[in-house]
This record gives sequence, structure tokens and C-alpha cells, in this order.
Amino acid sequence: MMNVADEILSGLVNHPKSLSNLQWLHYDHEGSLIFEKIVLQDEYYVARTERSILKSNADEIIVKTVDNRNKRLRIVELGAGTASKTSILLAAAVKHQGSAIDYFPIDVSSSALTEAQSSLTCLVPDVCVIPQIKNYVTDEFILPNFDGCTLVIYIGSSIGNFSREEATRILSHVHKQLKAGDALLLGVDMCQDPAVLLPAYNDKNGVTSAFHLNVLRHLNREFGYNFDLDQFRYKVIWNKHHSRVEKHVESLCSQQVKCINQSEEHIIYFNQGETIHIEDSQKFTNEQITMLLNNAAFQIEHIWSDEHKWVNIILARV
Ligand code: AVI
Repeated sequence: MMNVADEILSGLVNHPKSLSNLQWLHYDHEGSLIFEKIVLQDEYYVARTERSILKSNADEIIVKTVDNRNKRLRIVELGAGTASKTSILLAAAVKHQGSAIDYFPIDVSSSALTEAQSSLTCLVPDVCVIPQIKNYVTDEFILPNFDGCTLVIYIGSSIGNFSREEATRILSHVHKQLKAGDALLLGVDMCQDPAVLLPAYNDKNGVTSAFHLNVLRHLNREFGYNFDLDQFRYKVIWNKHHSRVEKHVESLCSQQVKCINQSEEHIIYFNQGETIHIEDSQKFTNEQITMLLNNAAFQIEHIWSDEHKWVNIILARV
């Protein structure tokens, strides 16, 4: 198996250049802070819409999850970040259970988890936060045994940042950690008009652009590259065939970028206009999401949506 540095290098020397399978490179400390700003942008409807679905339906989501089985509930979250939306569900779960609840947020960013922990302590004091600093994409997570019902939350449409194979692998791993009666709550962004999608990934304040260009800064700092960020710009494309928003960084001139990897020097050549495909945001149809969940051995039990049917929050059972 290739190590991360080699994977990055191979993605950059290939034609076309792509790092879209390494989307976690976006979430260094700086990138995590920028992402917190993305979710506040007017154009980025995804977070806002999901939050309002959760607010309107949190009690029902918890009741359906526990399914009147009189069981204790624990909540696990993949890519939890600062857990700002999850606090809505945690408050509903504490109310329903009438006692403290264990919450296991998993994320690569330790600063985001620290913030999650301190804000939850104020917002929902009856939650016992047990954070795991982990890259759930590259490292498998193991849950301690539990006698009650486990709900794994995977919201924010993060599943859309993976290829179909990767997405199936991630969901199958979640499935392996669960037992009969446990559930997955998946938030997904649905297929819609590119006139809504494209501004969502190209806000007028340039926050999304900064988020993607920050990957180059991350590569410079951690992996020995010397990208000049002024010589690249962000570019967004709607790929209708694959039903995904593609994010690229484009070279503004013909140039060479150096990388020192294990004391060996490598040169990456860019033509003017050549791009690095840096991230995908897949937008799903009902059929695609059903197939993805079924391939990972989950069955859809209930779907909550907004008035435009932009975002779906799906309760799927093992
Ligand atoms: C985390 N993920 C679901 C975001 C998305 O919508 O694909 C990442 C993002 N990239 C640019 N803007 C938001």
C-alpha cells in the first residue's frame, strides 16, 4: 500500500492531476476554520437546510431510532467537526431518554473536537462527550460494546465527497460496527438545478476558493512542496454526466513545482490552464442513494426532507 506522500505525488504527476480521493487534505487546522465560515455563507444552502430539517424533526428522529424498544441510546458521529448541528439531536435524545447520553464524535481535527466538547458542555450538559481524533477514511474506528441502541450520524452530505467505491467502503465499515436494531442517520444533498449548486461552491466572499487553495498550503507545510498560491486559482464545474460539482485549482501559467519527498527531489510540471481536480461533491438521486445504502447492507426506514427536496436526512437500519 502507498503511503500518503506517495499517493499525493502520484496524483500530481498523473494526467489529469487529481487529489480528489484525498479530500481529508482540506481539513488541516486552517482548512477546518475556513470550513466553519463556508457553512455561514448565504450561497451554501446545504448546512442551513440540513439544520432546519433537524430542528423541525429532531424528536421524531430520536423516537423512530429508538423505536420504542425502551433501550438506552448512544450516538456516534463521523466527521463531527464542531458538532454544531448535532447538538439539536443530542438535546432531543437526552429529553427522550430522561438521562445522560454518551456521544462519540470522530474527526481528524483535534481543534474542532475540543470546540465541540466545550460548546456541548454548555448547550447540552447531560451529554458525556468521548472524542476520537481519527481519520475515519483511512483508519477504521472500533466502538466499545454496548447493550442499547447505537445511532451513527453521518450528516453534512460528506458522503458526497467520496467516489462510489469509497462511499460503499465507509458505509460498509459502519455497518460492521453495528448490530440488529442499530441505525445510521445519513444526510445527503440531492440532485438539483446547477443555478443553485454552482454558487453554493463559489460564494461571492471567496471563502470556498480559499478553502480549496489552502490544500496547496497544506502540501507546502506538511509534504515538502513549494506551490506559489498566487499562481493558481479556484475553478468550479458542474459535471452533469456524473451528477457532481467538481472543484479544481487551475495553474495560471506554465510552471514547475518542487517537492522534496524522503530527501528525493521531484518536479511537477503544469501547463497554463492545467488543473488539479481537488474535490467532488456528489449530488444524489433517490435511486442512487438507495443503491449506495443497500450495497452497504442498510435498509432505508424513513426520510426527512425540506420543502424544495434539496437535502434528505435518511434513517437507515442494519
Ligand atoms: C464537507 N462537504 C460535504 C462539503 C461539500 O459540500 O461537499 C465540503 C465543501 N467543499 C466546498 N464547500 C463545501
